[in-house]
Amino acid sequence: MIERTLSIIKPDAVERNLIGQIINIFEKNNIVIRAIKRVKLNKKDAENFYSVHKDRPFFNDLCQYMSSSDVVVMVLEGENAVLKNRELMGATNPKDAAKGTIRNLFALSLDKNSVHGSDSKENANIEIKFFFKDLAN
Ligand code: IDP
Ligand code: MG
Repeated sequence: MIERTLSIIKPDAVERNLIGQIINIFEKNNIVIRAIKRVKLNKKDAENFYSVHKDRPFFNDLCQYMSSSDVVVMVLEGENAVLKNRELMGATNPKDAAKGTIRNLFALSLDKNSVHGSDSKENANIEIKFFFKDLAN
């Protein structure tokens, strides 16, 4: 089924000029970049976006980091895009990420792990609406 998901290229990857290389991985895997913008989140934006993690010990550091410099937010579209994006991203901790995944290739650490991706279709809709009002599934 053709579906949409939200991807974010995090500050560590934007700062290292990896936007094109990451998008290339999506496009080579038949994912279409349906919408894209480069934005600087403020701390409140990051806290709202990551509110599901508000009780986790790393919440403050995560929101601080995600609002530290520009990110690139994208709506990805394609066959099973939610799951496919998660596969292309690799595991949260780059030490565990499968070879050839985005996090295996580019991530610096557990927190500076280069990309965010929605983890379910339900959350994809919530996250897409956060940045691109009209594009949810
Ligand atoms: P995900 O990005 O693979 O979906 P989540 O568990 O949703 O992983 O966590 C969101 C983000 O929070 C991760 O991408 C990572 O940057 C950060 N994070 C997750 N677990 C930890 C941790 O134990 N310490 C510090 N940062 C973490
Ligand atoms: Mg997650």
